[in-house]
Amino acid sequence: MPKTYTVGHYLSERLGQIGLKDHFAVAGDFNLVLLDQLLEEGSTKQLYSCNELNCGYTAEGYARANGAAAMIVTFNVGALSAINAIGSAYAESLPVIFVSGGPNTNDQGSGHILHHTIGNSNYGYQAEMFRHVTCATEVILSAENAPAQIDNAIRTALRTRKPCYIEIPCNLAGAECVRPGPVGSLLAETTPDKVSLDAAVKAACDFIETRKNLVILVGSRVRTLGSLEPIVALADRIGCAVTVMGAAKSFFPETHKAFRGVYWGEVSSPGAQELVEKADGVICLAPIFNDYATVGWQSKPPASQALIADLAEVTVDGKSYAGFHLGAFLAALSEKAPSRPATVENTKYTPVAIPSSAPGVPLTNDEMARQINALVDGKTTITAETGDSWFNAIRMHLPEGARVETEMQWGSIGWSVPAALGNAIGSPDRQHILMVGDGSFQLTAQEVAQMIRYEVPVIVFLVNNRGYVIEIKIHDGNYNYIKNWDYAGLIKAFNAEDGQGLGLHARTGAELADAIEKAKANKKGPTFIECHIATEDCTDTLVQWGKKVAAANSRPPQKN
Ligand code: TPU
Repeated sequence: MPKTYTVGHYLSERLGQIGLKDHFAVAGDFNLVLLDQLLEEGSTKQLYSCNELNCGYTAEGYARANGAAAMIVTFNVGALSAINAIGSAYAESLPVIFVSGGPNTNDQGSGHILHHTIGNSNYGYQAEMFRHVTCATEVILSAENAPAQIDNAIRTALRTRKPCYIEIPCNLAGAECVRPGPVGSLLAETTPDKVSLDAAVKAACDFIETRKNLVILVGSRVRTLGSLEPIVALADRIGCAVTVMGAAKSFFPETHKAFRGVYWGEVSSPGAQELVEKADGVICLAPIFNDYATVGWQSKPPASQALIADLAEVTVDGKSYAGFHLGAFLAALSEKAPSRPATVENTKYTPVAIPSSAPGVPLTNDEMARQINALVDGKTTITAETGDSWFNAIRMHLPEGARVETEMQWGSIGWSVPAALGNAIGSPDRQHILMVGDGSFQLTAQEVAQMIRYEVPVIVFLVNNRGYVIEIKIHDGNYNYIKNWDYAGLIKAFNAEDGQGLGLHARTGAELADAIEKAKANKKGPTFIECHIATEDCTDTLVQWGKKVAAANSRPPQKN
């Protein structure tokens, strides 16, 4: 414990107090003293990324496993590279505490032109840009105010489940300030507005009482609850069928008797589309109905039939109620929902087996997905990148406890490599599988080197299908075909003299099976399996979905 406390120590102790074990960083001269302070105070371990975009995605992935994350980068050249990842954390509702070094306070308002800036002396534009993708933006300009500003940013991030922004001038990181007090108020939820909560629960009970065919539709933002128990409790209380949205794969136990698969319009699990679209009451838990999720605006439950329980608002029968969190609403509704005859027995879930192929023939997409699925146990997290990896992950059968992470709202390719790393660092007791296409991989490939550096045993399935197949299925053109790499061969370069990553090629089912066996035995670093798949070989669901999304994209402008 340091003898005197500084702004950097204050931040450091707070990060430990909110339950972080690590923070992620890229060094630069505006944050070096801050990094020293974090190391000195030592509540969290300092881990490094190859660049700031990757650093942001790593933090985003860590927050998925751990509830929150922190990252430290330098001014402008670092922060502006990271803004895409902070957009992701905002879109996906993940509290990433984003910290940027800032100019020396003596340079603020002095007219000086600093390096790493756009060449004028107004240094406020970075915070201004981040204001749009964070829930609280704190630019610290004195050590006295730093504790309140740091606390405000962290508290708001944890409560709203959104990223926050803290800028610490390079000459204040080591300036003396008070030591943090107890963490209580930072972690506490806001007290629910009881009147509004009661009214919402009453309206929801009326909705449940008056509908004959109810179904629960689980959306991706339920991740913020930190547990599936409140959803299971509600399903058990109401006794109705449960479907999950594509982005919410694994957010309801697939072994539960009420589970009826993925609802994704035309590309739903068998029976799930009929179940949701014929229901007269759909209880939607924290859904995001964007163009992709609605298969090009084809499949959003009509407002008259939907109860939408969002993170901070419940809408039912044309009225909205706010002032409480989803967790409080679910807890109250699970207690008070009227008892009604269980309808869950009226329908069945028939999982579709993933087809196999003979071991010696060229590897197919189906055979790859089948073998990956066989590897999944109750302690597995699959990180699935934008592309056919989404559709492959979605058709897998998950034992209880298995988890799938996607980034379907933000959908920034390259996300998954650093996000899988962050998730694996945040939950080291789990088996981590990454499914990523070659096109996406080319954006953030070098972060595999950090998996090697930190000996993180992620099993990476790189799909080498020679292009942007998801885009080919939406709208084809020359721009969808990429330079081929020897992806597995990169591991030798990343290993250099001391790394223990394993790079393997799989051209047949037998080679893939053999590579998976080697991956299971390799605990000292990632195993990278390059799966060679023909460009035209993808899931049927991607083809079907791609056509609908293309149609939605090409709607002509409406004439007045
Ligand atoms: O399975 P597959 O072949 O579709 O995956 P792959 O090879 O990773 O291709 C992904 C292609 C793709 C692009 C180029 N998906 N979305 N995009 C558009 C895009 C461009 N830049 C960013 C940062 N994010 C995007 N989603």
